[in-house]
Amino acid sequence: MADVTLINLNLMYSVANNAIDFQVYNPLGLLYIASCLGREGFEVDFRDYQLSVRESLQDPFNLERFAEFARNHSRIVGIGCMSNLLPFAVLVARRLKADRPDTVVILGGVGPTGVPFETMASFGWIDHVCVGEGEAAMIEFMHSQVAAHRTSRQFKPVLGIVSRSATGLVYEQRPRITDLDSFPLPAYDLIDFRDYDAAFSVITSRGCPFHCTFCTETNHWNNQVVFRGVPSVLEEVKLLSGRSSKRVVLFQDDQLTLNRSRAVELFRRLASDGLGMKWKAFVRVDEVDDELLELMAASGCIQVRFGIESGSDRILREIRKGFTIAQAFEAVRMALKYIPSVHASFIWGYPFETVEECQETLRQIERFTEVGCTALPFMLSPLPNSDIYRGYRGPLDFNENIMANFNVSGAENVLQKRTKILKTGAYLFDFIRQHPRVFPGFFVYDYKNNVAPKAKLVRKSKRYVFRELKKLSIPGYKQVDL
Ligand code: B12
Ligand code: SF4
Repeated sequence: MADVTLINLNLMYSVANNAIDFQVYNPLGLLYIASCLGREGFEVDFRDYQLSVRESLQDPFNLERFAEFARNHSRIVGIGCMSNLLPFAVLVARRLKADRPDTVVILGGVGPTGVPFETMASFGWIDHVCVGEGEAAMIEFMHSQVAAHRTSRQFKPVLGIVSRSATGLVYEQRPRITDLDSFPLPAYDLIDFRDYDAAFSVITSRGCPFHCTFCTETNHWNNQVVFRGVPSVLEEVKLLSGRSSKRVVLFQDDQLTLNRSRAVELFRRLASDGLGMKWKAFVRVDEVDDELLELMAASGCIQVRFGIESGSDRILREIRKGFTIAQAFEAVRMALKYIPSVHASFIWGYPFETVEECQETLRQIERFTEVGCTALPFMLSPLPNSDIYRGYRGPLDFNENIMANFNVSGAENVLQKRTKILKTGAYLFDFIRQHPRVFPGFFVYDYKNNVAPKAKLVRKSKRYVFRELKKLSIPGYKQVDL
């Protein structure tokens, strides 16, 4: 039996009308951890729950189904997820322990990282939570676990992981990893490339130096940005070009052009490497210019995604975005000259945003759309690691009819009549409702006064559906009317 089972619970699954939107992305975080553990001599049993869901698209949040998927797992089980699958991750962990009480469960990823102590305090069956980066922490954790098991001594806590002791929770922060190139590439040998149908994710840097108050990235990566070297990134792109039938890479960095000279070097090398890979990336409006965009296009860039976040300059100041709507519009127009597809996402529902400011955002979305950009509104979610959430003192409301990106299905639920969850997943809502401090992302900032009046405008704007859903019809599946 393997030393550890690592389970990916990041997945993109949503249901609207009689169609499912489901895409399978390569799970980078756990593959990095798997390759580091493998190099350290540990045998890793890697499982991606996305593939189980794809086998039968019905009922992804069924605990029996998960138990079957996880059968014969190792004694130590690591589960990775974002905030929106955290409730499911917690419940599957309980199920695994009920089936096999000696199981040691460690959770990691952005979801548990936002609420490590709340998770441990509320759910006694979760043994450990890894906060932030997992590679170095997991190596030490595995050594400590194996030693404790062999000698029947107590597990020695490791930096970066919240654990239990006789006197309560123990935790000490781990410094960020500063030399990402000392790691092997993600353990691509553990996956079948044919299983992954979305653009292939690659990440060339970790972290973000900005402090937008709605976002969790700065806190997740502990206020520090660490870059990989360009040669290592190119090695990965080359490997993917040889093994994946997808000819498109999605750079998952928070902003690919944060360090301009490094970005220029990367784009020049991509342009001259002869691999012909296309790529997409997230960029900030104040980190592009004509010269850079031209080079990006020449090196295969087919899509850029900007986070604009509001149409109102007052709100942009309030959330510390660091640019104005006029700057954003100019950057989008500039990008459209070179890049075939330009996306801009906007957020509405800030607790300090007036209805007029929300209306202004919708007006700007129209304006951005008219020039050829794909502009979209998303509802603000109270993410635990964000500054807005930390400073908010008003009501947090749970309402199944209106939920941000963080509903269990991973899609917004503002259209009410269109986006549903499967009936069998509804039990998760009861669980979430009971634990607002662990799962705040599912709640909304003041439903009555803040969200409801703005939701009306957003619905009316008809700018809601991101892309045509794949029409995958599921015979006999039941929707629940919430
Ligand atoms: C790729 C990505 C996705 C992919 C995930 C692909 C996959 N199968 O893994 C897809 C497209 C599915 C996705 C979807 C969504 N995403 Co996303 N996504 C990202 C993105 C851009 C990169 C993630 C990544 O690969 N990072 C690189 C790796 C190395 O880091 P990592 O995953 O965090 O893993 C490290 C640690 O967290 C830790 N770790 C992770 N797992 C585990 C497990 C264990 C056991 C341990 C010990 C440690 C550990 O160690 C890893 C290595 O150091 C991040 C932003 C970012 N730049 O990180 C947003 C981000 C994670 N996503 C976000 C959001 C909001 C979403 C959506 C809700 C959006 C939507 N509209 O639906 C959905 C949710 C889907 C769902 N139902 O779960 C937010 C998350 C906020 C939060 N607190 O949860 C982020 C931070 C973007 C942002 N700035 O807002 N996403
Ligand atoms: S929204 Fe983007 S720029 Fe702002 S903190 Fe988050 S990742 Fe950084």
